Amino acid sequence: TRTPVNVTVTGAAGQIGYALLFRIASGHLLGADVPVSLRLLEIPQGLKAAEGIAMELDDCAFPLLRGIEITDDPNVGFDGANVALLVGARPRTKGMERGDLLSANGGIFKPQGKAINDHAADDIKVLVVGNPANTNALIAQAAAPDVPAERFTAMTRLDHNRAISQLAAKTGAAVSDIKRLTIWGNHSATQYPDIFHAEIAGKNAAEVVNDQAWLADEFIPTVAKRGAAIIEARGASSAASAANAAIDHIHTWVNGTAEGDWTSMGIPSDGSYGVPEGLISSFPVTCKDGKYEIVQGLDINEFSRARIDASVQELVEERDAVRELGLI
Ligand code: NAX
Repeated sequence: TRTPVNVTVTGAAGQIGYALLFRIASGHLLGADVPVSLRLLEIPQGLKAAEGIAMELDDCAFPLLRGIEITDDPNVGFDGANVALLVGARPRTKGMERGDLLSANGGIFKPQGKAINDHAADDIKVLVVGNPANTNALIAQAAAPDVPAERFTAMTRLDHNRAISQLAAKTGAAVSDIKRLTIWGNHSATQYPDIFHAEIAGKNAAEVVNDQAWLADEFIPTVAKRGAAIIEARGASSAASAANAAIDHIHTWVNGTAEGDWTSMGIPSDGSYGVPEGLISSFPVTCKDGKYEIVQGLDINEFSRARIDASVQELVEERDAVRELGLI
């Protein structure tokens, strides 16, 4: 029998954690034949609730679940981790300046990055979900000099899935007919969902839509502000859809993209498409054999260029701010 894959989830007692853990344990993260061992990392105030979730996980009698460990010590939580989902973060509260938000999160992601550096398995793959996700991923990555930088990624898959869904609704296509959509830049309101290279049942999506006003005034803002719309409707931020996207992100990274398709991931830039090297920015990527590659050679029109540049500029500012704070 296979040795279980160690999956660490931070913020395990939060609402995304609750939607995520049962799907990991039932085999949706890595595959229906891959046993998993869970490490739940929480802050002391979250430990009791995490224990309650562990009880519920036990009560599911998942055949693939080989163990659950609960801790508030990152050195224990990441020990031997093969996959780490960094969900727990410090949310922005009223009156909080960006600098306060970045330093509060630096206090979380810097020590977690160090613990990953010192204790995780050699094949560790990290996904940062907690916001500001791209910059939190940068902080963790900078604190883990012994781990290849490309193992640190940030989640833009929820934005990607939201964009596919909006495009399907507009065109009447099935979501499964939509391929090659791209989210560029930051997981924030500046993100750019790009349909110019997307395909709908093999036809160019921008040509099928053929409606520049819809693209600029409806599609892009609807995708970028979807998180706020969910909060407005549900009275709480996206949880099940965020957990689903985290599952998709890791599943695709490990098991690959379909032939002829790609996905969106926040990854350390190699300078492609004019994105400064080292910034954790979202790109179109293909995945194979547990590795990803940026899709090269896409023609970027003026409309797209301006939007990619604006989002990347925001990432540059966030990077400069955390550099100033001594977090990277
Ligand atoms: P919750 O507030 O429900 O849960 C967060 C949990 O993290 C809490 O249980 C808390 O105790 C724990 N936590 C805090 N600091 C910790 C630390 N240092 N170590 C371990 N655990 C810690 O938030 P939830 O709704 O689950 O959202 C989690 C994060 O995901 C937030 O930062 C949120 O902004 C972010 N999101 C990111 C998305 C993306 O697409 N990248 C979309 C959804 C979501 O908004």
